[in-house]
Order: sequence, then structure tokens, then C-alpha cells
Amino acid sequence: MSMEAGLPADPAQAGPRLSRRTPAARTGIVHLGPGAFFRAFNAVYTHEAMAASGGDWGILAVSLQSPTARDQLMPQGGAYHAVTRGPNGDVPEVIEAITGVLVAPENPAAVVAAMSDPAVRIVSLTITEKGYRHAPATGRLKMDDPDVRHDLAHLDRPVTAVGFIVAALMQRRARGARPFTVQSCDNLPDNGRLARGVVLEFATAIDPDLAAWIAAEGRFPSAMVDRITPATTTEDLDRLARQTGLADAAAVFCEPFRQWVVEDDFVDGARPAWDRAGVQMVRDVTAHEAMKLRCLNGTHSTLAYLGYLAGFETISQTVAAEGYAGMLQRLWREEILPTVPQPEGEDLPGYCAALLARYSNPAIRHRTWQIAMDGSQKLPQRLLATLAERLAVGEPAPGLILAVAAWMRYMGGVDDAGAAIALKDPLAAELKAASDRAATAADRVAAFLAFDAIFPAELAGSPTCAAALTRAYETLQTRGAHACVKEYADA
Ligand code: CS2
Repeated sequence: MSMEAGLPADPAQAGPRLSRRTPAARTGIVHLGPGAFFRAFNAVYTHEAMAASGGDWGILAVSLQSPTARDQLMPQGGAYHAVTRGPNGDVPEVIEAITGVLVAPENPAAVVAAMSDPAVRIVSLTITEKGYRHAPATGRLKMDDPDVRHDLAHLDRPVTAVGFIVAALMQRRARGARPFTVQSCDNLPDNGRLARGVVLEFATAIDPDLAAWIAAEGRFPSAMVDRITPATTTEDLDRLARQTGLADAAAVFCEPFRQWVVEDDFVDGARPAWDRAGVQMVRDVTAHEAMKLRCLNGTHSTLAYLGYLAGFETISQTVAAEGYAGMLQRLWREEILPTVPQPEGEDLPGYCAALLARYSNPAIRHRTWQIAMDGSQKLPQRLLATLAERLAVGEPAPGLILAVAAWMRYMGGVDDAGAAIALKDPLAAELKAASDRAATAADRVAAFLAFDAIFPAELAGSPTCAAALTRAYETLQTRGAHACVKEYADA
């Protein structure tokens, strides 16, 4: 994502290129968003499920944007290495779940046709938060989004995930086929319900009868997904080539830990035997999602902003610096865990202790900059909902306030050393302009809080919240992020 990795500069040095060894299974899944996370996660579990109990669950991967994934994967027949980076070094496993890659902008009709094939029973998604085209604060589809408007007018050549899904469901219904299950795998609360909501809103605008059929027959299970998978670098690929003697342009590098908790609610019960590969199939995933989004992603974003501002490049470097681990421990104990319901089978303090160990893994070079991107789409479910709950019961939340103030500082575009930040966020220009226009810290905080697509009304309208954010912002400005972290950790 952040860095485009390709083959080593001299592929000849890397040896022959990896290629598929076993025949591809028949396609049963179309996956939108074939990036590093999908390759380290969905495809690995599905590969293992098919190895354990067969089934026609090959995955046709669809890129909604660039041809990169196709160009990396197809010369290798869809095969690639998922490399686990743990205490015993790099452990590569060849994954052969992918049957093909389509690049949607090159031929959108071919994508709709593939999704309409009755042999496809699941359409899964890793399209990132902004891919749902919803307003994060309300969960509603943005009907005025230019791409959504395009798809409403030209459903024969969609550009958004929701457009492709509705176009394909329309064709399936017309030919008397069953709908597919839509399986969201993005870090959003109630991701299945969100996907269902935007699909139904879009379908209603096209044809209310189609929407009624989707509502009655379609299934949208929610899922909690977890595996830390940084963007692949050329250095990673070089190292793998030296280790395996094979060039692999599509490899991904991830931590050993993985957890997938899925609501077992699929159209006609059709799904791979993921449970044979360790997936937890449950009735309700809400508590697991809250645990993961608030404990992991909430602190990941906290480390990203407070780490980046202080000059740390990766998460493992950040947590090794004085104060950061202490900050996390206090934040989990005092501010986050009191808001998290108990998920079945989880030990919450143990979960957080394990998180600190995962962040500390020095073999995973996860850049703070990568996690900092798209904050406007991530903050609501990672930090703001937790903060709102704390303030609603009159409890202090100085760590969450510090994290949100650090995001505001970050969006001002300059780090603590005075260097410019390469901001990447769909609202970057608007947020930066709002920040530049404001004269004082209080004005700046007020200008950010006025973004109602990001801040829920109970935070935007709270004078206590604005005052606390202003104080934290001023301290970050005068003393720097690292000093603020140490102070919070020591208090
Ligand atoms: C990260 C996540 O990039 C980010 O914003 O917080 O991608 C994180 O690594 C995963 O959710 C871990 O499962």
C-alpha cells in the first residue's frame, strides 16, 4: 500500500520465479481488495480449509483500483508465499487459493459476470474503511459520493464495491439464482450490518423489489479479523528470494498471530470448512469486534500518531521507547477495558498483554505512517466511541484525549522536529485547511470537532471534551509527543 514492492532489481539473481504447483480449485469466492492483508489472511485460511477438507472454494481476486495485484500474482499462477515472521525467523508457506485476478477498471462487466456465476457463493471484502462509502458517524451510504452517483447512473460499469455487489445480485435474481453471501472483513464495528445497510440503500435506489429480495434472501455475516501485516517492501522480497531461491513478486509478510471470528450465517450454509483451519464460527461477533477494535486498533492508532510525531518509524521502535509501553498499559486498564464487553472465551487483560508482545516483535516493521493514514475513517470506531462512552459516565479519559489531540496535531502536517508530514486521508485537504485557518489551539480543536462525518454529536457538543482536547493539544505543541507520553505513563 504505502510502498510499491516489485521483484528484486536483478530477478536473475533471485532464481526462477515461483509458480503454482497444484491445479487450481474451482472458484467459489470472489474477493474484492486483493492487498497484503487478504493474502496473509483470507487466502491462507481458505487454502488451509481446502487442504483439510476440500471443496470448490478457489478465490477469484478482484482489484477495484490498480493492476498491481494481477501483475504480481498472475505470472505465478496465483501462487505466492505468506511468510510468518516470528521468534524462529521467517517461515514461508506457499498459498495456492487464488484462481485468478481481475482488474475491475479494465473490464467491469467481466467482474459482474464472474460475481453472477451461481458457482460463486461468497463475495468477501477487504476494501478498507473508506471503501464502504458510508458516513462513519451515521453508517449511511453517501448518496452524494461521486462514485456512488456514477454507479447509480451506470450500473453496467460500476466502480464501487457496493455497485458491483448490487449489479451482480440483480443479474443473479434475474436468472433465478441464489444470492451470494457478502462477507465483510474490514476493521469496522458490525461490518456485516454496515455492508448490508449500504447494499440495501443502494439497491432500493435502483429497484425496491431487488432490495426486498436481498433483504430476505441475502446474508451479511459480521467478522472480526486480526493479523498484523505491514506493506511489503523490496527488501522483504529480496530476503525471501535468498531464503527460497525463488523470485516471488506477490509475497506477504505477517506476524504469527491470527484470529478470525465469523458469524456462521451464510446463504444456504455454503462456506469453506474454515473451522478446520482455526476460524471461530460464532452466533454473534459483537463483543469480539469491540475487543479488537478498541484494544488493538485503538492503541495502534494512538501509537501511530504519538510515535510518528516523536520521530519513530515503526510500531516496534515506538513501544521500545521510554513511556510508550506504560502508556498502553494504563490506557487499556483505566480507559479502554472498562468499555469492552466480555467476549466468550477471552481473557481481556491477557489479550492486552499479548498485544504488547505482538507490537514489540522487531521482525515486523509496521510503519507508524502506514497506520496513521485514513485517520478520519478509523478514529470513530477505534477511539471516539470509547471516549464518548467514558465521558457519558463522567469518567476521565486523559489517554484517549491525548491520542485524539495527537491525531489533530498530525493532521496539521508538521511533526515535532518541524518536518512536513505526507498526509494521506480522504479528508486530508479539508482537515489541513481547517487547521491552518485557526489561530489558537482552541480554535483548531473546535475546527476539527466541527467535522460531523468524524465526531459524534455527543463529543462535538461537549465543552468538557473541547477543553480537554485543547489542553492536550497545547501540551503536545509546547512539549512534544514523547514528553506527553512519559507524563501520562508515569501519572
Ligand atoms: C492497523 C491495522 O493499518 C492499521 O490501521 O491498525 O491494519 C492492524 O494492523 C490490523 O487490524 C491488525 O489485525
